Amino acid sequence: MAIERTFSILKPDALQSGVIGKVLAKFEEAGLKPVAMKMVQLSRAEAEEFYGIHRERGFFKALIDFMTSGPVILQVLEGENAIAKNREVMGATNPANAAEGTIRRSFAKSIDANTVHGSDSAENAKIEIAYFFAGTEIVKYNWAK
Ligand code: IDP
Ligand code: MG
Repeated sequence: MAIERTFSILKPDALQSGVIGKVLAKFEEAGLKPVAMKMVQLSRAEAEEFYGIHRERGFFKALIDFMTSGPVILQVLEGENAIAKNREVMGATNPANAAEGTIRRSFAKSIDANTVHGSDSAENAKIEIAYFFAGTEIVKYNWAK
């Protein structure tokens, strides 16, 4: 398996519920290391462009309202098979359907306030990382993996 990078967001509910540390622990336990991280307040324009693929969906406005309702943490996660591994650790979009032990099952309140975003493909991981991070903001660890 290859070392990959994926893009992750801790959504406003994760910050409001005070579970940043617990969510980050799930990633660390799964072997996903943060190689870039920042806390920001998304503007509507940024959130709308980021979620542009969902523009025609009925939930689009609710999604943008929620994602701009408070600060979020943006991260790049690195590890073996990171894109699929992250999706596994996140759990299903609707927390009611998410497997036991996943982030969404453990912390999410609803399909809107579902705690985390994660890239769904290698192509989208690349696009999403580049949308929010300059190459110079991504670190390299010097210790042996
Ligand atoms: P994902 O976050 O698991 O990749 P997507 O289908 O890409 O799920 O949807 C993006 C986000 O839009 C979801 O995380 C969720 O917050 C919201 N969303 C998706 N489907 C629905 C829905 O049917 N009702 C309300 N919100 C939804
Ligand atoms: Mg998605």
